Amino acid sequence: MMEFGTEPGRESGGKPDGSDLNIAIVASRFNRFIVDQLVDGAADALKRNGVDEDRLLLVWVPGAFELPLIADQLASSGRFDAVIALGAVIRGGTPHFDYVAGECARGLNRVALDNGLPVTFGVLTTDTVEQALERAGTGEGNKGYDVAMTAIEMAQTMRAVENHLQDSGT
Ligand code: INI
Repeated sequence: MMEFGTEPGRESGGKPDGSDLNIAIVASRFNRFIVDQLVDGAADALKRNGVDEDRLLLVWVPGAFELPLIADQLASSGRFDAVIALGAVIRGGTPHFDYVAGECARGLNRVALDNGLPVTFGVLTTDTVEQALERAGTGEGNKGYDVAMTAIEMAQTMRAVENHLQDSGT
């Protein structure tokens, strides 16, 4: 039985490998002091796993609500193997929290399915600034870092499955 995705990067020799991936990050400026840390975390994960600076694009949008539109533009361009969306929606200061967070999540998932491309959800949705900061720390306590790792894994898995389907003619 063929099996894919049992552990990150297994199909390409056992570890995540971003060395031949083109990756786009779309990040929202709202609560920028937090989102900057998510961007740093994502960039750190990509760099540690071989993604070349020249293959990385970062686009800023005003708020999380705007993430899906640019994510779709990037995903449909055919130039990227994955799109990473980063933002911070905080309930404390957001009467329309549910709309912004909900539409953002729904929109990003639609972009992934419509384009057949990994779009990872690095948008913090928390009650307080403190909770958001806890998830935007250094290393693996950073949601940006985590979703960048997911982007690499999903891009590799999609490639592996695609190659398998082509080779096996199924
Ligand atoms: N956008 C965010 O990214 N985070 C928030 O917490 C937030 N709040 O608090 O409202 C927020 N609002 C802006 C929204 O994303 C859009 O930019 C705006 O509604 C214009 O479309």
